[in-house]
Parts: sequence; C-alpha cells; structure tokens
Amino acid sequence: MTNQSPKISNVAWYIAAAIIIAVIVIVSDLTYQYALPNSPSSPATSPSSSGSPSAGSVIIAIYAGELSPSVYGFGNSTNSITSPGPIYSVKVRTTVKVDFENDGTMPHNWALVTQKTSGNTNIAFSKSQIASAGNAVPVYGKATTTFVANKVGTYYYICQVDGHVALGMWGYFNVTT
Ligand SMILES: [Cu+2]
Repeated sequence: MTNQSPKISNVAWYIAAAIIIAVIVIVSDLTYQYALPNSPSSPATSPSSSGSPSAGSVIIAIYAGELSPSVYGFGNSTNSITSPGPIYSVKVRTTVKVDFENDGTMPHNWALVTQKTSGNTNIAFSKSQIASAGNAVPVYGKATTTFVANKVGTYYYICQVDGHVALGMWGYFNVTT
C-alpha cells in the first residue's frame, strides 16, 4: 500500500500536468486568433493607405517617374513608383490636397478624370488637375492642387501627356460613401 500510493500520485500528476498544458495551449491559441482577426488574410492591395477613409481632408504626396523606357508610373514616394500607380480611396466630400513631384526624366502631369484614356480631359472634380499635357510639370518640378471629391464613384488619375497612360501612368481613385 505504501509503495502504490506514490505511483498513483505520480500518474495523477502527469495527467493533471498534461491537461493543464493542453488548456494553456488551446486558450492561448484562441486568444491569438481573437486578438488578430484579420492577420491570416490581408494582402496589401495598395502600397500605402494614403487616402483616409474619413471625410475631412487628406494630403496625398504623389511622385511621377519612369521605371524603364517603356514603363512609367506613379508612387507615394520617389522610391515606390509602380505601374499602374497606387490605389487611393477617400470618403465623399473629402477635401484632397495633392502634392505632386516629377522625379522622372521628362515632363509629366496629374489629372483625376472619369475615363482612363490617353490624354483624357474629362476632369472628375473642379481643380482635380495639376498642369496639363501641353504644359506639364518639368523634371524635378513640384506643383499642387486642392479639390473636393464631392461625388461617389470610381475615377482614374492619369498623366495626360500623350501616350503615358498606355505606359502605365494611371491609377484608381475611389470615392466612397
Ligand atoms: Cu507622363
């Protein structure tokens, strides 16, 4: 009897320890999942979340340039230029200030338009345009505009210089409810 009871006690301790460890593992796993509900599936659709989803005002810094002789684009920084450019999204009635800089090797401009076609001049909102195809921003030039995104829709920002849309100088600009 005196020999048996410590053995039973040891077995009981092992079982108890195993149950405790299992509970800790399950609880910590659940805590991790609830603490990070979106972590396993959030692929970045945009290089940056420049556009705040709240009405009010936002400042967008956008850089134009060329990635190769046949690939041009826009970016949130001079080192993050992509073709097409990043996707922006703002809430309707947001006041948007665009600070544009041409870091390319040729003149470019910026215009928020309703169709993604070469040289399109259907400006989406009053003043949603910086320079123009015929009078574009020179190399290393900076320019700015401020407009109100006052209608919900899917728009495009483009460089209006002839042929530059086809080379990738465009991006989506969403105005949401
Ligand atoms: Cu251009």
